[in-house]
Amino acid sequence: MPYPFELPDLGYDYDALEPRIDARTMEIHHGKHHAGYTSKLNAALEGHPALHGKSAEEILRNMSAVPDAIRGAVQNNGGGYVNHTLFWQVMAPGGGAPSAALAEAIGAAFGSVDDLTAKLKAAAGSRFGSGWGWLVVAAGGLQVYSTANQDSPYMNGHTPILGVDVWEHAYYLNYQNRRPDYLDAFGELINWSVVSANYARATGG
Ligand code: MN3
Repeated sequence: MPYPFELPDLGYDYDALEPRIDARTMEIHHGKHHAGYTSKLNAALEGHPALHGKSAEEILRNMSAVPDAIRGAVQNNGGGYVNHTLFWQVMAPGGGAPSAALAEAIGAAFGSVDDLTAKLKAAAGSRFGSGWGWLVVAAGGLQVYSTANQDSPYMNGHTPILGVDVWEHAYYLNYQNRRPDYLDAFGELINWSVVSANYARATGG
């Protein structure tokens, strides 16, 4: 969906991920933080109609086409818009398991699903300050890494299929400084059916 961007629905209630992620955190995170990135992205793009026909992901993939005057605002708020849109989708109370195709790719890249989640937790857990942990589709296959602030894998030419927010606003009310405990909880919330669909889309499957 192109400009003006709209805050997407979560697709579930604020308390759906309790007790692992509390309703108050979800309400503030979606209704205040994600809403803020959305409105600031729209404000940055307002006077730039050349970018109005593009999806937010397309804009992030080609940051060099974004005028200097708004590049920083688009990096932060466009990244924040896209990152959170993915984040809500890749969580669910149920868990589940990867598709056969994704499981095979995970096996080739990391060994097992448990090895992947351990690597993702390590990458997200060691990110200093605010940022994200990612599972991405890159030219050579799956990769795990972290980014700072709201930087998106799309800016690296990669397609994120799973992401975890490690800004303190994502966990501080319930977990305070215990980011590893939050990441353990996130690992139990991964919506593998959505991640598998993201993988299929990213690889043309
Ligand atoms: Mn956030």
